[in-house]
Amino acid sequence: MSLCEINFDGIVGPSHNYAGLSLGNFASTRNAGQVSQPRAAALQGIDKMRANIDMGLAQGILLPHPRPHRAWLAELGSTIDEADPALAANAMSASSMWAANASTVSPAADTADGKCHLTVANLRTMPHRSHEWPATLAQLRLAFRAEAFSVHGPVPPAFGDEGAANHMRLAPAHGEPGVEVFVYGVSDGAYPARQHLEASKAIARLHRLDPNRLVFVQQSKEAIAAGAFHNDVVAVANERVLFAHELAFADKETLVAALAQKVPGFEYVEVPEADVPLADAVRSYLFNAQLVTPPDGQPTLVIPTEARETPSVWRWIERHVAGNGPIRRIEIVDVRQSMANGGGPACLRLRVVADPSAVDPRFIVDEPKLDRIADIMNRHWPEEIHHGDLQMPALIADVERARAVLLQGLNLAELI
Ligand code: SUG
Repeated sequence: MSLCEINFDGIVGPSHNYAGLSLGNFASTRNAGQVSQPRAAALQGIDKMRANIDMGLAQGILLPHPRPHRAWLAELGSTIDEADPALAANAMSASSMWAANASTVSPAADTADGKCHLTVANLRTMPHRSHEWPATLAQLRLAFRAEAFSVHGPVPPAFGDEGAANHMRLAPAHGEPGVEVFVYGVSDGAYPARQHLEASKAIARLHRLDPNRLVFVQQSKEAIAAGAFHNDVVAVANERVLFAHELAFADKETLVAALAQKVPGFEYVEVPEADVPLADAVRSYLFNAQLVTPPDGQPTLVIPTEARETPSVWRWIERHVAGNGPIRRIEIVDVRQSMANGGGPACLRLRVVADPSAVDPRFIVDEPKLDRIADIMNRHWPEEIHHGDLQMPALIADVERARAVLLQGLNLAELI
């Protein structure tokens, strides 16, 4: 059995659009009503996956959900033709592309029963995301149905859970026992805190984690107020390294001390507010990066183009890489279409430490399979969506057909 970290990227669905649905997510609000480019968005996602594969990393996919979500509209006593435009936009969102919000994952090395546990996120804070979990759960149950995994339904909606976006794991190496860090929010400002402490605690119990190898830490109120609606907008961890903004956590000292004590070789890389103001960190998504260890052992930070274009951020990166810091290489990816909705490279992927051969192979990709997927996107994904057209029958027919062709092409018609 060979354990490694597999990045499962959410494929950008054919209904990708800018509806301004996420209060507290500044990019979503700023771009509300803009014309989206679903085909370009999806191909940007494919290119990001290719860059990961080129580095020698294992790559998987999660599939777009049925949109419009007709069953959800029916539960609300409506249809896509009759729904008012705001409700229709909630049923058309392609937000499942942000796979970091699909689930929280605890690798086998951390759990009492030696299985890799996954809990699908209830995403209950935002209406357009609250109806994602059934289609996500169906995929997780299929992809991870082997004995090596244990897949859980969502925690009850009384407590908000946003999945891996508010969860970090530190370990000397991916396959070794780690310390899991759950980052929760407390709402007292203009924007909602989406991750509730009770949800995090429930997941830690369900995943049978060792209480001595667990940390619960509060997201700072400054971070939430600055638009860091998920912790992965201000911090990212990989193996023994935590890379974070100075103002990411309410009580940084306790967190860093706990990790220094529990994680052999722990290293904390902090970006000070004086070098990169929180606003620049959020706009550039410096921390919404994939921090990965390719087979050559050179820790690499996969950042969006926006990070290079933000002078304070780029200065910090150049200085760090020129020095002796633990991030040795930078890989720049263009995911502008997703970024315009507040979704950077890290939002687009769910990390699972597992043996790739234990995963249903239909969810694992290589270059030839990505070529086939890109070909379907080129033929079937809409080029543009104008906000006012979200309920147009012709667009809806295109969106539903595009997804069906993709799932058939991947031999996953059972998910249709
Ligand atoms: O939930 N944007 C997503 C972005 C999710 C980012 N994920 C992580 N940071 N892990 C959200 O706010 C915008 C949709 C719209 O406005 O059309 C949106 O849902």
